[in-house]
Amino acid sequence: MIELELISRARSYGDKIALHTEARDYTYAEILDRSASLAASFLKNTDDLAEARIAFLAPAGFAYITTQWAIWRAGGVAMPLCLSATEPELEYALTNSESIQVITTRENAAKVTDLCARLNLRLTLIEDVDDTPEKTLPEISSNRRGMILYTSGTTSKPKGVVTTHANIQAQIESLVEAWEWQAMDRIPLFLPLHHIHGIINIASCALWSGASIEPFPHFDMETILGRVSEGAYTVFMAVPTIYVKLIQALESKSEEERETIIHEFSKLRLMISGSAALPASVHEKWTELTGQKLLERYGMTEIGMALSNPFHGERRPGAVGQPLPKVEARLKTEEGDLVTEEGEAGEIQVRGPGVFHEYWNKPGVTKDSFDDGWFITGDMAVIETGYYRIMGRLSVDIIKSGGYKLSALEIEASLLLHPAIDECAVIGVNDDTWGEMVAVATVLVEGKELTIDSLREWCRDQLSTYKIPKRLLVMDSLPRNAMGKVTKPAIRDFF
Ligand code: MLC
Ligand code: AMP
Repeated sequence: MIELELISRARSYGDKIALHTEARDYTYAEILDRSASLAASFLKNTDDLAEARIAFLAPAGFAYITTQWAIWRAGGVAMPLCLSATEPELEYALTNSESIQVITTRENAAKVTDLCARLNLRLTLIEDVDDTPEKTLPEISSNRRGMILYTSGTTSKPKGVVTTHANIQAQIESLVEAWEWQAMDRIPLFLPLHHIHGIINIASCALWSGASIEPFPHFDMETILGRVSEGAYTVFMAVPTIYVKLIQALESKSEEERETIIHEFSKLRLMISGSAALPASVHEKWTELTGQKLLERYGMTEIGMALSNPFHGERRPGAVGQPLPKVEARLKTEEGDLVTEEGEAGEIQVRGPGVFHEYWNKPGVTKDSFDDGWFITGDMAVIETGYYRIMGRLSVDIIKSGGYKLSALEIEASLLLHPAIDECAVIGVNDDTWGEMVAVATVLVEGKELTIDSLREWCRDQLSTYKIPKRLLVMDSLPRNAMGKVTKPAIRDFF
């Protein structure tokens, strides 16, 4: 029987606790049993989902993990949806991926019921699935497609990044080895589970290793600090925005409370930052407060994690270290030459078994994203005394805010639907907490008025919270280049 290694490893962990929640604990055996029942239900009258896309909308927890594993065990391609997505965003993901079923919890059903009816998609509520007698599940070879994650880029609409089970396994194994994941590890999971950081680096690595996850529906500062001060964790992973917020929260605590929390943070065996640049000042402040040296790493939905500071050895503020196990990286200059010397900047290209299979239904874009087998990341870097340092992205149309990658073009396309907006240009402006914040410069339709508050209110039905502009600049005309094409306004214009 060919079975995914994640599943066969789970069998060996049996009664060990996989998920710890306030209500109750769940063992690996329970996840296996329930995911087998769910798989039987998703299969209905077929023997194999044969790479059909199955979308699911569930918060971090037993329902999410068992659904994800059930889709995999039934031979489907798992497509996690964003819990805060708007209806147009959900509709795009479902139609673009050609999903055939949507799985959700009773609590989230209202978000997708009408949509599924309109798109004629089978909708299953997880709570309605009975525990069924074992059904023979299909054999799953590792070269099958396993997951689609939607990622924003330099195109107006997000692209579906498809990974095979072999890609997923390579991404997990690389991190388990590099960061020395152990069965005794305990980690909180508060990052969204429609992105690779939460799915692979936290959930999948932990469950691969026999470790225990404490899932939360979202990041809540007081809850997390409370659990840290109880010594609940051994490993902690977050985006830079969360470390900035943690520093602010600790500074607002009484000395006694602060000392307790800091003492517990200092005992963790590993704290990691990634998904966006961690300012060296934040890295240093965290060390000063807790004695912990954050381990910063660099990755991308298409490639998994690629570069990392070492688990043992120097964790350098402002740098992302060296290629992880199973990953090859190189830099190429704008002229197309390979960088051979330290100090020379180039675009990062990555190769290895963790690199994705394809952009869904986009063979041309997939082909153009590779240079002789190396994935072209769009990020610039330089190597300094052996460590890569990220210098930024090549495209101004990509914004990183709170660890989310956003497309300026996608946001512009939505904003142009606003009746008062004639033209607009979206840009990421630097922000100490969010890394970048979405800002928009607009030219209004004659006679119309617009405030940031009314724009934000209008955006709520169109865009997820983190994509909604936080700053608005009304201009008589947008800047244009010599060819008459709109260019982005200067960041200083927004302040
Ligand atoms: C929310 N707010 C923002 C914002 N997001 N303001 C500016 N910029 C943003 N991006 C505002 C809201 O409008 C609201 O304001 C207030 O903050 C609280 O909103 P929230 O939604 O409750 O935010 P919060 O829960 O605090 O979210 C912060 C966060 C979240 C950091 C926890 O953004 C997050 O989970 N980010 C992680 C994303 C991630 O996992 N990325 C990995 C992608 S994979 P008001 O005024 O209404 O109260 C990847 C590859 C790799 O990148 O390398 O890992
Ligand atoms: P995503 O497409 O959401 O997977 O985001 C991937 C992008 O996040 C990369 O292309 C980088 O631009 C950015 N990124 C991830 N980790 C880091 C890091 N440590 N430093 C700077 N940028 C990062």
